[in-house]
Amino acid sequence: MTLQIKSIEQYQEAYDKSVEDPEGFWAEQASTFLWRKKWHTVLKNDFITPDVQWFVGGKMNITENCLDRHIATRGDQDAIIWEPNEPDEPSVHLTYRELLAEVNKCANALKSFGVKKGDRICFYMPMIPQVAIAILACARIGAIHSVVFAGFSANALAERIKDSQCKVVICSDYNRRGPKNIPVKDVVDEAVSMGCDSVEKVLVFQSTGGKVMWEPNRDVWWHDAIKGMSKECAPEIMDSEDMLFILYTSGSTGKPKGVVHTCGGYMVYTSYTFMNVFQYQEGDIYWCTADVGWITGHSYIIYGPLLSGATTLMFEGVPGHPDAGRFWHICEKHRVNQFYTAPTAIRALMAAGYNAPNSYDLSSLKVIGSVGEPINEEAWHWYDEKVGRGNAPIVDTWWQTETGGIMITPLPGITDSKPCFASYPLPGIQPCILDANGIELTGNEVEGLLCIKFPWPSILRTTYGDHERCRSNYFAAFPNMYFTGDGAKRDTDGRYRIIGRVDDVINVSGHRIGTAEVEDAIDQHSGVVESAVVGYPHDIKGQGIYAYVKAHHEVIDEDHFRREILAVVTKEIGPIAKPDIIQFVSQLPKTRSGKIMRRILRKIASGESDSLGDTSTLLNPECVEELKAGALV
Ligand code: 7RM
Repeated sequence: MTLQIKSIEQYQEAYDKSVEDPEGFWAEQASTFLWRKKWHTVLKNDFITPDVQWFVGGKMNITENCLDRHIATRGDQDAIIWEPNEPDEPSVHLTYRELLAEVNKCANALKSFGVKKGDRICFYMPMIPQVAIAILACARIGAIHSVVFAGFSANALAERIKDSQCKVVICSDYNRRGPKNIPVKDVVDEAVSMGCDSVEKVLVFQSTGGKVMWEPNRDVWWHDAIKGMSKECAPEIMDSEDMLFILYTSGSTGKPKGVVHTCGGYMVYTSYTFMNVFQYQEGDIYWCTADVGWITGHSYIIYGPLLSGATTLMFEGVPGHPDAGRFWHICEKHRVNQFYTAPTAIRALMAAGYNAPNSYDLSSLKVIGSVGEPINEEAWHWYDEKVGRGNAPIVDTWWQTETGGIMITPLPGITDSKPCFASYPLPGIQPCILDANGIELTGNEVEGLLCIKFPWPSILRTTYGDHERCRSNYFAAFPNMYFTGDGAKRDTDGRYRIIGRVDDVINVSGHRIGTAEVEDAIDQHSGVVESAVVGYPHDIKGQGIYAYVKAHHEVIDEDHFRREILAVVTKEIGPIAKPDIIQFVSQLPKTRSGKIMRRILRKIASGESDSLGDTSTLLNPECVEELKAGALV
């Protein structure tokens, strides 16, 4: 059985052991899984190159651990409960036995396309059970999944398909999201036509039955592909360090990078964290509202829960459809025990239906979680009182795509929950705070850069096709440390509070967006000379996107130009990257070496024009007055 910590003493004991003897600690966790061959070395620890490997020499298949292993004990228990977009449509229940059969059929269909171990498969899917089935089907046969959030544009999708040379794209015909019905197959067609020569097949699940274009040599309906396929498919036996998936995420520079996770360590860590952070008990119904296009969906809708034999609920729709009570309605309907969502959803629901939770029976909730961005105090208290009703502790979980699983979090009922604090590291995690010179700030009541001192099993292994980028991004800033890109504080009791990104990444509604990406997109408009993008505080989204744009000619119709810029960004990246505010400027503040001085732009966008500090070192200090006068906050 996976270690499930039940008391503060046990937490302390596990934590101490994990620091004194990390290999022993993790070997114990790993031994609860089904391995076809045991590892010969627990950890290869090279944090410089970096070259981190866990459970080296071990052989396994993650789906055997998610599915086959549970059949004897819980074959007839629900593995997935699916709640459709429309509340009056019936929900779908898939038992572990049924899920295994569906995964195997899909795996056999992929094999019939010639998909082999190591091939990359791209996903552009709505939140339907088939996305979980197909992800697990890939893992079953050793193919590497690369899920792209279905809100990204055709350009963004094409970029990701090309970067990892995907052989198959799996999508639906349409994607229902609240009142919208989005033609996603069209987006895939457009993307593939942009030079995605690696794509041999497009597998299309008929989700709505709407009309789609068809490329007979390339496109295959899901229902045709699985017709007659066997319900048996022997799992491909994988090395612990074989790639499991790629997930693209934004950084401070350049194009999104493909974060790589491997089989063994990711398996051990996602299950361990799921069991402890949510204190999952036999028979509980667990619901995470994330989209499977993000890491939270991978680790805490699919892998963590299924590895732990849990019942995981999947919701197709959006929080506000048909009204701001939908989440609470679903919690009541399915008697949800653990509920995991994002601060942006909490704030939006608080604004749209402050008292809406009162109308529902939420007494089943035992733990409520938050992830993706800092949760502000007001939202924390509302969540605690209206949703948790004082009975369900909040777990404010800090982690990243790159960490694979939750790193810093309260343990519900075991360590206390304090508003705005992610609190304490899980056993196995050794965070520290450094100053800008890389000196560790020991003791409590310190603030600085958040780093992790020692590897954990689900740390990213590389960035796909570009190991140097992985090294320079995460391992070069401070020797022998993983640098998170976040700033953090430690309080008098050693609790961590995450402040937010210290690099040029904006966190919009819990989604990471690189300022450089948005600038590149805006600059595609022929009327734009250059642009600078910064984040600013936004009531619902956490951070909004503020763009300063320098145009070639005087802008006569500002609103018209703004609409065109928004259209370009939507085309290049997707609607989630659209600036909330666009300010036209005649010049951007530059240093003498020609760099845009973002510090000034950030201050102005945050309404702090009065505290710009020293601007005399600028090449063009005269621009500051114009920037301030034209500010749109
Ligand atoms: C899981 C996820 C990672 C970035 C991270 C932080 C921010 C995430 C919290 C948080 C404050 C939290 N992966 N972040 N969780 N900030 N409190 N509980 O979100 O790769 O998409 O984003 O999100 O800045 O670096 S992610």
